[in-house]
Amino acid sequence: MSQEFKLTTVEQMEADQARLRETAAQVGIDTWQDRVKNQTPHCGFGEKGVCCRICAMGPCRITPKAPKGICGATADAIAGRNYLRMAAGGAATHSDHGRECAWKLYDASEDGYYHVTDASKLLKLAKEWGVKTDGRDIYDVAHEVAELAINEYGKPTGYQRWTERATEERRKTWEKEDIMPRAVDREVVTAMHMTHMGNTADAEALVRQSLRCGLSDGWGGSMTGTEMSDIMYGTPMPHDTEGNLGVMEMDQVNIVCHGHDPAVSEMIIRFAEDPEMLKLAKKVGAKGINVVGLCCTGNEMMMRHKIKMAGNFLQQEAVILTGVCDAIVVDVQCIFPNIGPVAECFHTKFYTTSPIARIPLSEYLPITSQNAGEVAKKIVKEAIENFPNREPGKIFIPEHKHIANVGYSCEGIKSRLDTVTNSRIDEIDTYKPLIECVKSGVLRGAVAMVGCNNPKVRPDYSHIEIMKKLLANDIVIVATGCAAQAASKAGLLDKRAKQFCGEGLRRVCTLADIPPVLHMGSCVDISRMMLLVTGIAKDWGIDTTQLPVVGCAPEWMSEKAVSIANYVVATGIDTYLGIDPLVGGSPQMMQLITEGTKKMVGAGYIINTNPDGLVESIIEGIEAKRKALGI
Ligand code: XCC
Ligand code: SF4
Repeated sequence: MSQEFKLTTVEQMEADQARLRETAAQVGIDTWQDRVKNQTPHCGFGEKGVCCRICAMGPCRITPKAPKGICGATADAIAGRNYLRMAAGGAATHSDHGRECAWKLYDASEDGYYHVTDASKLLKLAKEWGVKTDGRDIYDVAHEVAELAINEYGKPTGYQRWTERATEERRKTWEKEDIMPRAVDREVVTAMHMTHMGNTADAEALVRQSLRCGLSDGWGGSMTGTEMSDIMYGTPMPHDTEGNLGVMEMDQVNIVCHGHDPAVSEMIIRFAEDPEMLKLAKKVGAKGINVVGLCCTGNEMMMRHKIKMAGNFLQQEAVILTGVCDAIVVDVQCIFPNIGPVAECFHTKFYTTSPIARIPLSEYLPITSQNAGEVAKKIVKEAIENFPNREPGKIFIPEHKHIANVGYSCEGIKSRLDTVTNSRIDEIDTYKPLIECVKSGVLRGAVAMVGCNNPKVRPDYSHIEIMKKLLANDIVIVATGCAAQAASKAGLLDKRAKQFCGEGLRRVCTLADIPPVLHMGSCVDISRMMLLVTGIAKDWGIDTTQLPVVGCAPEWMSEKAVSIANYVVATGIDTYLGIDPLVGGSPQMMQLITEGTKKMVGAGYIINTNPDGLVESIIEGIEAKRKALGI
């Protein structure tokens, strides 16, 4: 069987997209590919980060003839402020998602819509935070933990309590560099204040606040999002599902969930399983109800359930262009406003559910802890009733899809590692088997592949080609976000993909029964990666900066990615970027983010917009870390 196994190529994926664009042309609607053409070339000032529109004396743009804005701000100040504002935007976004999750846990009850599913994770966290658990109702514990998590966002003094999980070395570094994160809201407000007209013009101070703001996300808001979601919806464990546009079903009601916060999709999943709904689906001539995911909501769904993933970021229009999307339900983040106009050309119903993401041409049904079930039921029902309205002349479902073995939370990874320990002589529940493989050189190291798709490079190509090259070099991959979905679409989350690995990694995959790319979840779940590297460093007895582990975001696009990159670097992990961070107009900023942060936190960015060059430098970086360790 393994001989027949073939990856789906980027060319094949592009051919699918091209065929779907024919439908777009037929119905007279534009897609992102058309808009990229209209927007190219991009504004050179914006690209270099030297356009300032922070006050109304401007906008000011830096050129050789005009090296200062009206207030005197230089390219370094302007690019630095723009960069910090991106980091703050990202930290705010992830963290507010996390806060919403905490509120759902605060509202959770036995007979409500949101429940405690992973009680042992809740109890562990309660113990960690000194919350009494003995003899208490699990929901009382949940509410107290949730309240503590919510209060972290605005506490007037002290640091993020999640940072206590970091290594001692990291905490000391953060304190020494004065970047230990305080409350999330405080760090975001400080960033906005610092970048207001007439405040910080010193690029180094702006970079420091970017690190701090990022840390309040990765070791604050995002970690809250991950932990609260695990407690409510279950901690992901390894299992099989499927990914890519081929998961859309001709003879079933297709409901697509898109966005990031699983609070909505969890309800849709639940009500799509309701016998009453299944009966209704049969009545309209459908064989069943197929709930599928897009972007990080898709990741959340596939990590915890057998739910299939329809696509990543740049497939959100394509999903509707298949002509079989009976409803698309969005929560927050990464949602193209063009979903409205595209859905209008089809029978597709488009629902927005959050006051944070209000989009024209959608039906707005705000979801709260109190009404979530009713709203989800209404959406599922309307999607079913919409099934007969499909227009046969507009239907094309690409055939490509792959099995995806997903669910690699830290707990999921440890559960696989436990299977290769000798239970009589080895400890279980540690990363030690993995560390042994890295020490012996069977594995050279690990890369965290994260981030979005970006048409500035060939979408998915960078992800997939870089991953293939790393695997061939015995470097194991952990992935989240749209990077993980790219792997899923290509077939790299299928266990049979081990055939594309070097001999060492292939052996590890066989022994531990894992795919070579481990799907760790959504973008907020990069907090899992922070705990993973922290756990490995602690079990190994070295600093995170010494690990042969790096981060890579070859196709990033969002402000959230800037926040992530900042906390990954601050955690001591070099980060390889395939897209320019929009500060090229300031040599000082370029120096600070590549070399400057190395002096502060022991890691920095390596930027290369050519994927072949990027992967070469990753391999060199990992080998250099090994050499320094003497392994
Ligand atoms: Fe994908 Fe998270 Fe990026 Fe959005 S931001 S494009 S990874 S869905 Ni995280
Ligand atoms: Fe121009 Fe300074 Fe105002 Fe920016 S803050 S727009 S550089 S005057």
